[in-house]
Amino acid sequence: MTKQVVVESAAEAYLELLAARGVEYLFANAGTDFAPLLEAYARRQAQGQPLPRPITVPHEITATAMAYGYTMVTGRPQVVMVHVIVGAANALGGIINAARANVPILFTAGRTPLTEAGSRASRNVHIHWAQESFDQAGMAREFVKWDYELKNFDQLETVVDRALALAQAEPQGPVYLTLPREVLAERHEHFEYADPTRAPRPSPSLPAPEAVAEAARLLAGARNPIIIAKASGRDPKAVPTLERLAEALGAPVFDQNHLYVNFPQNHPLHMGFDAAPHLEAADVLLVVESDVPWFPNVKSPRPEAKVIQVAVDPLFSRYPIRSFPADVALAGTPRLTLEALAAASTPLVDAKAVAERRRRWETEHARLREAWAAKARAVQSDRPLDMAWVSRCLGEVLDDRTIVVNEYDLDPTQACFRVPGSFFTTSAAGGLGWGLGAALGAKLAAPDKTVIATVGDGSYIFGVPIAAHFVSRAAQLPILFVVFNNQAWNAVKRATLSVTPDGWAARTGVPLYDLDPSPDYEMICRAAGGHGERVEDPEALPEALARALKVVTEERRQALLNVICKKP
Ligand SMILES: Cc1ncc(C[n+]2csc(CCOP(=O)(O)OP(=O)(O)O)c2C)c(N)n1
Repeated sequence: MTKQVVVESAAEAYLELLAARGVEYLFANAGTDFAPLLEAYARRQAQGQPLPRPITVPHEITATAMAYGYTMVTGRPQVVMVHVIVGAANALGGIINAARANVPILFTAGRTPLTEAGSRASRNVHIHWAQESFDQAGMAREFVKWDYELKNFDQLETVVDRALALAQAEPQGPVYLTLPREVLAERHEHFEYADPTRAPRPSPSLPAPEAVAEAARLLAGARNPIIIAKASGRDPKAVPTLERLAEALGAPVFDQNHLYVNFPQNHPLHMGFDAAPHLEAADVLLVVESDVPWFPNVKSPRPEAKVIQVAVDPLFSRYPIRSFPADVALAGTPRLTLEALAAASTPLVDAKAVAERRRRWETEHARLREAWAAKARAVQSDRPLDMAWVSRCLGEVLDDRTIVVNEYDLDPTQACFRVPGSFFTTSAAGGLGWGLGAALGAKLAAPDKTVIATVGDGSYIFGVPIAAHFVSRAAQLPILFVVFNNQAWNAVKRATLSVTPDGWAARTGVPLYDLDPSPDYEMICRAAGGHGERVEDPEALPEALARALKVVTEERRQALLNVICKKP
């Protein structure tokens, strides 16, 4: 059906179309390039017309992370808009994160006015000359699936539909659209577009039946199959299918470097977070949405072990180097692939062998849990606090309506995530500064849930805290921030000592890892109208958590706990 609407400008037609295509939010960090868009927003707001809700986000790191967080919870892509080359440069870390995590975003930036005169939108401030670049999309091109510049009004529908379709086609990821001020400012009276869109939306896909049969034969014939999963829980419906497959095989699931809840942690076949100790004994390995199933420089499976890789893109084609072998590579929608594998292997397995394996792994599951609990008990009185104890206390307050967004330092062995979509952590790209914004985006997506952001003190600073606390208050997104404050970038120290364990740095002290003196992070949250507490006593932590959660859920204000942890 064709729809015709009255508009004043191309910018207004653009907003009309975004709203019609289901875009709910525009996370924006504005500049002079936004002028026609803001005029169009004002007109449509005054007239009560549909719009993506604009969210003012005072840093691009936070804006991209919010869009990421919203989409990781809902699956629905949103728009980020930033100011020309400079805003795009600030946003890029977030775009790299989204690209590596297959999170679709319509990333947009204004172009500085292209013309020196001749349009009402032509250059009129000094920055307009210096902010032009030869190839604005160039800086982002490696990390977006598609980029384009809106050249004229006539192509608006084609461009927006293509951008949204490509972002959502698997493997999903961000796309980049640049919007020149003159084009946005063009006067128009009518805009006509197809509603609903007829842009192609590729369906979920299944690997060839012969390939599934071959993989099922390998799995069913295995003596000691193991499953390594990293990101299949991006699709919450893939969680029960992975359960069915693991149960059919009596195979353990290692939630290794997991970005999502891939498998319920209380399932007896959940075998923790590290497959390395079991690699040598495995004869068939099922690697599910895992870019790095082991470190070849540390430990690999036996050369004769068979490897099956299941992923949307088992080659991880955008990685320059990745050489993990596959005897069978099943490309397609993981949920469907896992379902097909479960169906094909169930009739082939030896039920007695499966039951025996399962019993063996269940014992190991129980042993691991006991060891993890003992680890927390051993440090429960330590002061400064041990991160295992902090994680255990946090684990205790989780319920089925809590979402945790973790950017460093929550120890997953100390909490039990059961519900698909209740735990998220940083993209494989590891661009720090994601956690605070992603948690805000998650809260926007799931307003009835309790959202907790767990971050290291380093990650907290990277997350542009003032921008995050501002948005939390301004957009009424009350969440709990827990800062695991070890006054250090421990990851940097660990990395140095892992490369040269007995070198100079080990003997004389590692440079460039210290975050001492530590600011009073709780005051930053208080400055934005939130509740803030410093926690130094391990016994006081459970009550501090309860107080902070009460503020978040009942007073609907943000809260921050600055938990003073052992310095490494
Ligand atoms: C944008 C960016 N810059 C630098 C790094 C390198 N880096 C990885 S972890 C880390 C430290 C994180 O510190 P914190 O959150 O306090 O956690 P901790 O390492 O102390 O456990 C740094 C600097 C990165 N991943 N991303």
